[in-house]
Amino acid sequence: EFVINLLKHPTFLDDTYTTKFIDTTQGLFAFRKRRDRATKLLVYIADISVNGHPETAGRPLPPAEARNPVAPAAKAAPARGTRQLLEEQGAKAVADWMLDQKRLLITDTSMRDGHQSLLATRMRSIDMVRVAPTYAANLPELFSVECWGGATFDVAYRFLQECPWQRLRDIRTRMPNLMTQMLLRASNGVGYTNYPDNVVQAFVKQAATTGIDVFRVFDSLNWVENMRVAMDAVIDSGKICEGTICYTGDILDPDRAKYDLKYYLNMARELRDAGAHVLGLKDMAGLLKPSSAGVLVKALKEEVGLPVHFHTHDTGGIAGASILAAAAAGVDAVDCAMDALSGNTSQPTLGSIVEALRHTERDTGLDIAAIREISNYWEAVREHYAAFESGLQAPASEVYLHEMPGGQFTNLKAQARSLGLEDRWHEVAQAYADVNRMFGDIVKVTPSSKVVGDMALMMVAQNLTPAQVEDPETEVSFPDSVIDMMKGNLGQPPGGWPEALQKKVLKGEAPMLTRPGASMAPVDLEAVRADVQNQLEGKAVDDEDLNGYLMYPKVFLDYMGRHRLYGPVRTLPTQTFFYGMEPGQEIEAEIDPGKTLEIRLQAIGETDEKGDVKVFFELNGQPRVIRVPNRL
Ligand code: BTN
Ligand code: 3PY
Ligand code: ZN
Repeated sequence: EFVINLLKHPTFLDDTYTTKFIDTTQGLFAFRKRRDRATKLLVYIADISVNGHPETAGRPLPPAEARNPVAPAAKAAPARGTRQLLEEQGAKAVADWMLDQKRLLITDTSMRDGHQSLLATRMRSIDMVRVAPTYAANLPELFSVECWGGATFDVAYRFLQECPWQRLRDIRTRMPNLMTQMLLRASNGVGYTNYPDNVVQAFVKQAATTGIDVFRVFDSLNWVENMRVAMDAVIDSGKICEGTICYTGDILDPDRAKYDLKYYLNMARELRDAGAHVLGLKDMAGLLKPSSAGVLVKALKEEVGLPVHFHTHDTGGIAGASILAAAAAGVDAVDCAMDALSGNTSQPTLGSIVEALRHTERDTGLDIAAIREISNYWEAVREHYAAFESGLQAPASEVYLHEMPGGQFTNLKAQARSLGLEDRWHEVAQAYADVNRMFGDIVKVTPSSKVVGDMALMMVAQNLTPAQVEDPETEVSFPDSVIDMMKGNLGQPPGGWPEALQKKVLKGEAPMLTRPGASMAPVDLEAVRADVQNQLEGKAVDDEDLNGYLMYPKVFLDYMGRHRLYGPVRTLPTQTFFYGMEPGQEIEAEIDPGKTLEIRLQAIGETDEKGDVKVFFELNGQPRVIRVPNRL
């Protein structure tokens, strides 16, 4: 009788069951759902307080004096911004407006590329959502805020136990006057592989619905043919399509003739003809030198007539100069990161670009005091992510050797560390350059950059020379990602793959030369939804969840499984999420608008004979005891 009642209990039916449910729930039959989410959070906090968070174990701790980040006050109600222009007049009108501006338009990348490139993409939504109203109120002249896409999508589900769609919705509603911007890997969506066309289309549609205004669309081999499905989907959604060139090589170097000025102008024309509203110039590694930037921007502007939006990284230390050169050559918009999240592998320093252009023709019109305040906020936020700092001490001209994207650099370094190759980092950098040459000198950006990185790590780990890799007689077991790319599954690079190497990798199998999506059957979206619903024991799967699953099936299901146990952990302060609580500490968590839990950790008990620990809390003044296993 008890078991039957238990299984019929709403907690089981509405998918809010926790393993500690029976242990921790007083008055089982008077159970309410609201209380259950609180219990889940207590289970999470208890577990992390006892066992630590797996991601921060052994990593540097935040400084003892780390401040609780407080968002600067809004100075006024949000003034009209680019978002109103888009909503009222459409994407083409925004592009025309950009061309009419004398000032240099600025995109703030702090909430996407800034932390992707400096903090392994680990910034949590709460730290972004809190400051979004300040952006809206105090910096209404921003062109856009890049806050979504790239690696943030899967990291949210995978490592932060957060729904990326909810992040977007929360930022969107708090910045009603500013355009949100995302990075989209064209047919690779926000993943590492080519998706069927209808999956890409569904994803773009959902991103537009949930709140993206500007889509920066690129292809990891600069193959425009493979960008059309995504670009068309953006254009159909009524949002801004920033068709994007990925920059590599050096247009002024006669030895890198493959990527010369003509190559980029040709690609720019293709993107214009494909319907781009804005031309993106994405220098993901920070290779576009100041002198080349001036030449390229001027030529692109003259050739295609679209507004040009320049993105770069400061890995080599002179990207600020490239931005100023691009500004002098007439670039319409540039990307910067707020000071505290800028420099090195991230974007150039927003406040310093604003200062550099003040009292010139390209004066940005942004309020430098507001920038300083917001940067101070990010400074306080960043302290809590000490575990994810790369330890990179200085910019380095070595970037012109390896050409690694800023978003990959620290990641690859961490991968090298985990393989015991950290002290051979400069060999990895050299191998990365060697692999690029062997692959025929390709654009290296997600996902092609990951393939080059996989191959480089393998060569260093196995002490393989380029000569051995290229020698048809030497047996090499290539990484799966290399085989996949040489098969044509990421599309075609300019001029195709080097034939001899491709033959060796594919062992005679014929490569595909056509667009991968053209030969992929459409996914039956409703059948997938029904299947996922089934796997989640009847839980309703909405369009956002469905699109999350389509990008990352296993990552999404794992996320849902943990969500069932731990509840809305996104509402916990970052310090609590990564380190748990200390006895005597008190925190708040707003689990619904206006519904705030006050959580005080009273004491942590001894480990009992079963290996469990009792953690004593006060939840909104009421005592609660949670038992968790001691796994240390
Ligand atoms: C992960 O993906 O492993 C990190 C997310 C949280 C893991 C939870 S935290 C409480 C419990 N303790 C662990 O070691 N893992 C889970
Ligand atoms: C991404 O695709 O995540 C990138 O940042 C590429 O530069
Ligand atoms: Zn970037």
